[in-house]
Amino acid sequence: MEKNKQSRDKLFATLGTPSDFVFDEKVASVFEDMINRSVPGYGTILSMIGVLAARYAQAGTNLYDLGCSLGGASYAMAREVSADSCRIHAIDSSPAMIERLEAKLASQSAEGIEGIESHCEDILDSEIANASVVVLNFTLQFIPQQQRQDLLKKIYEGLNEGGILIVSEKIVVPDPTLNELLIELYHNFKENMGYSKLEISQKRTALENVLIPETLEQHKSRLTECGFRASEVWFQCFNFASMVAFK
Ligand code: GEK
Repeated sequence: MEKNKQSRDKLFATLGTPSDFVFDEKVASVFEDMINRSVPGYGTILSMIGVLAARYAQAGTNLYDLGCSLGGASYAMAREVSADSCRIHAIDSSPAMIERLEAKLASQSAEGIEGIESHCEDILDSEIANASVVVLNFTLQFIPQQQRQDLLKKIYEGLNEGGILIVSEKIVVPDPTLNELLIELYHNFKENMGYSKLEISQKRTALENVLIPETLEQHKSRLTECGFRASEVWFQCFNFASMVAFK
């Protein structure tokens, strides 16, 4: 299997009974195409993670990309951060994702991307220490709700003073009419990106028990409870948002 090859996402193109979504080899092999066509603003969010990381990275600290998939946010940070002696830890529990990330890192080390270390582990077990930037780019939504608080608390404790956490999520909004509107606009976006109505509806079913979105209010109050002194949304398109929280 060619680990550097990415294909077009047709995983839900034929009618079937979708089972719960998992981050296996099939998903890893189409991931870049899938996320670019499924998350409005994904490219912008990655670029801005690089910009934020460049601003807040402290010399001699750790930068974490939790639920890194193929390392999009790690690469953005590696390209932009100029603080001395930072280590970027790209962590994911999917062996298929980490194998592909490692193949990519091996083939690109010659192009000057250095300082990214990959780890195949559950982020609930990861040690976060001496951190200046932590990224949860569309990962928290896959963590069981009752474990989100402990994870954010651990991140807060592992961050140095002046450090930041970036959290990007699919969200719900409290008003049902507005929520429906955002979902409709999002489905229009996916159709414009080349997904059929069948693909959109089968993927939605597959994610139903796996991706649990929350409101911005829930996110912000949890961040406050965990100790973050302030948090704000810096990007939103339809029902996708990214927040930054400050220690
Ligand atoms: C990006 N951040 O391209 N421990 C470790 N990894 C996990 C866990 C866990 N408990 N749960 C889920 N994951 C990336 C995109 S994708 C988002 C993140 C999406 C991993 C999972 O294996 C997958 O790779 C990632 O979180 C979510 O910027 O596909 O919508």
